[in-house]
Amino acid sequence: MTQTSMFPQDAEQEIQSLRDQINDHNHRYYVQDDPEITDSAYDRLMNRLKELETEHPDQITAESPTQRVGAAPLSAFGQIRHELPMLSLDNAFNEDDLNDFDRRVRDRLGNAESVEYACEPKLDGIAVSLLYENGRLVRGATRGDGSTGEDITMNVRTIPSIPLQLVGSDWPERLEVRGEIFMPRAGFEKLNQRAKARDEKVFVNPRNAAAGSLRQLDSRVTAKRPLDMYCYSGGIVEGGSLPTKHADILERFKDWGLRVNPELRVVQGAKACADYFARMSEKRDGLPYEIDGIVYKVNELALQERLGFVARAPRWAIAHKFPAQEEMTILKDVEFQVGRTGAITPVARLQPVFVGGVTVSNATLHNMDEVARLGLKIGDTVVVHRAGDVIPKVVRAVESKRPDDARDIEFPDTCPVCDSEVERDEGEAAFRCTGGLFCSAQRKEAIKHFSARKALDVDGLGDKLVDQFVEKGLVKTVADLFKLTVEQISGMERMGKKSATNLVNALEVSKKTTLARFIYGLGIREVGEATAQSLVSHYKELDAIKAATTEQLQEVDDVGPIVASHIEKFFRQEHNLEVIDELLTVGIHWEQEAEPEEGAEQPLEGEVWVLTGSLQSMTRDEGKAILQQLGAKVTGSVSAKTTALLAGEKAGSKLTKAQNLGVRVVTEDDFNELRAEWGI
Ligand code: 9MJ
Repeated sequence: MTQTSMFPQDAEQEIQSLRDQINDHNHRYYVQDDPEITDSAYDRLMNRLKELETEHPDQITAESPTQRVGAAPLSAFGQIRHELPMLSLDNAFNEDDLNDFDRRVRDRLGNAESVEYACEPKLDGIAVSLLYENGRLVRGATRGDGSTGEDITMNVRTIPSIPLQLVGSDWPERLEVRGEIFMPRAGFEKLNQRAKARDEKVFVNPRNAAAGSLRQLDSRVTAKRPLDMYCYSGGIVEGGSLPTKHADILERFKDWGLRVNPELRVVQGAKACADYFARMSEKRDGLPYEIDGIVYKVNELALQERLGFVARAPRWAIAHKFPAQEEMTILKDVEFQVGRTGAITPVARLQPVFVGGVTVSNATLHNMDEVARLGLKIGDTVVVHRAGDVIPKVVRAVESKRPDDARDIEFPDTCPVCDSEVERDEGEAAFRCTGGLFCSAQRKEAIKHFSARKALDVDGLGDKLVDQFVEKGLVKTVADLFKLTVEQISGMERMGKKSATNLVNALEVSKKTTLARFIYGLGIREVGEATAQSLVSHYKELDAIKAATTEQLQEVDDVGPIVASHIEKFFRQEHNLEVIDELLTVGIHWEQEAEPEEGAEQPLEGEVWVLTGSLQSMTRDEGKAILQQLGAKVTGSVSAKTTALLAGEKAGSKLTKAQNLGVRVVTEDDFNELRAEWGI
C-alpha cells in the first residue's frame, strides 16, 4: 500500500492513528488473549506505519510499536540501583509452615481474627522492575541482589505483552511495576525443537531459557524469544496513587494494559490459603507456564506496612513451595527389564532421592536411543524429574561431575531374563527378546495368546486363572497347561472341583487343532491368523516352516522381509523349539493339511475374502474353513485387494468400508446359494 507523499500534519495524524490501533491490537492479542484482526491485517498496519516513519523520520518516538527492537548490541549491561529494594520471599514447605506464618501475622497485628490474603501462583521466572514515567516505559531492570540490578531496558522492550505506553491516563506520573518474566511452556518447546533441528544447544528448562534470553546484549536475539510477563506488585509511586489493597492494585495494572496472572484470588484465613494451594497443585501441570509454588500476601497495604520486613523479606508474604520436581542424584547402575511383550527397556537404578513428593530409586530410560541422547554413564550425577503422577525420568547428566571411573552402559546381547537372542527392527527404538514362548517375563502373555479363541480355543481358561497358574509356579511354559491336574486347578481362587474338571476336559479337547491355529498360537511377532494360514498353505508341515530361512519365507504370500526375519529368529531359539516339542509330546496334534484333491474344484482360487457380522447357518470359523477349502485366502480387514466381503447380520465398519471401496458384498443367503452350486 504505497501512497504518495502527504502533508506532514496528515502524516502525523495517520501515524498516531496507526500507533493507537496497533497498540490496541497488541493489548488484545498479548494481554487479553482476544485478538480482533488477522495476523496479516496486523502486518499491514505495521508496514504502513514503518513506511510513514521512513518518510518522516522526525516523527519516530521511542514508544512507537516499530521501535521494540532496533538498537545496536550493547557491550555490557549498565547497573541500576533500585530506589526501593526488591524483596525476596521466605519459604513455607508444608501446611505447618503456612499456619506458623499466619499465626505470626495475626500475633503481630494483635487481632486473632482471620486475615485477608491474596493468593497467586509463584512463577519460576526472572524478577524484574519496569519504570513508567508519564505512562512511558523508560527502564527495565533485573532484581539482581535486590539493591542493584542490570539495565535490560532494550530487552524488555521487545516483549510484546509489556506495554511501551500505558493505556488510559490515570496512572501515577512515576510508576514502578514489578513482576516475573517467564517463557511459556509451548514457546519453550518450540524454541528447543528449533535448536535441536539446527544441532544447537537446547535449554534445560523454561526458566533458564527465559534468563538466557533476557541476558542477551543484542536485543534482536531477545525479540525472537517467546517471553511473557505477569506483574505482581508496585514499587515507586509518585505523582499519583494506587489502591489500598494488593489485589485492587493488580486490577488497576490490568486497566493500564499490564498483564496480571488470572489465577489471583483473595481469600480469608490460612485454611482457605491451603485450599487454594491444593486446587492449584491439581491445576499445575495443565497451566501454560511453570510455577514452583504459591505466594500468599496480606492483602491490605496498611497491614503490610505495620508488619514490615526482616532482612530482605517481607513479614506479610510467604512463598509456599511445591515439592521440587527435579533433584540430582547418582546413577548407580542400569538394568534391563523385559516387558510382557518382550520389549527390553533400560531402567536406571538411582541413589534414592526425594523428588516430586516421593522417594525415587528407579527411573525409566525408555530405550537405548534415549540413553545415547542423554549421554549417560554409570556413576554420573543425573537430574531426575517427577511431575504429578507420571513415572520419574532421568532428564540429563551433569557432565562436569562425572567421576573418572564412570562406566559405559552396555546393552545385553541376549535377553537378561531367558538368554534368548535379542532383535531390533529397523526404525524401531525398542529391542526385543525373541524367546516369546519360553521367556518367563513373557510367560503370562504367551499362555493367554496360545489358549485364546483364535488359537487353541481353550474353553474356560480366563486371564485371572492364567495369572494364578504362573504366579503359583504351576505353569512355566504353555506345555505345562496340559499337565495340570483337577486337584491343582481346584486349588485356585474361585475354582471348584467341577469347573476344574471342565477345564481339564476343555484342555483335552483343544489338543486337536489345526496347524494354522497352532502357528498363530505361538505368538511370533506380526504373525496373525492370515499369515499363519499362508505359511501352512505354503509349507503344509511344521518342520518345513521351522526350517525355512528368511529368504525362503518371503516366497510366502504376504510375508515381507521383517515378518520373515521374526519367523526365522523365533524358530532359531533353542528354548522355543523345546517348548514346541513338549507341546507335541503332551498330545497337541492336527490333521495333515489336505492337498487339494486332484481335480478338486477351487473356484475361489486367487481371491481374497473377508468375513464380518454374525452368520446364522454356520460359525464364522466354519465359514472361513469353507472359503479356504474353495481356495480363497481369508483376511481380517477390507482393503482394495479384497475380492468379496461375506457379511452376516449386524455388519459394521467393514461393510461400510467395502461399500466405499466398491468391494463385492455377499450375504449369507447368496453365499449358501453359491455353495449349493459349488457342491460344498
Ligand atoms: C512470583 N515469583 O510469582 C512475588 N512472585 O512479591 C509473586 N513473586 C513477590 N509475588 C514480593 N507472585 C516479592 C516477590
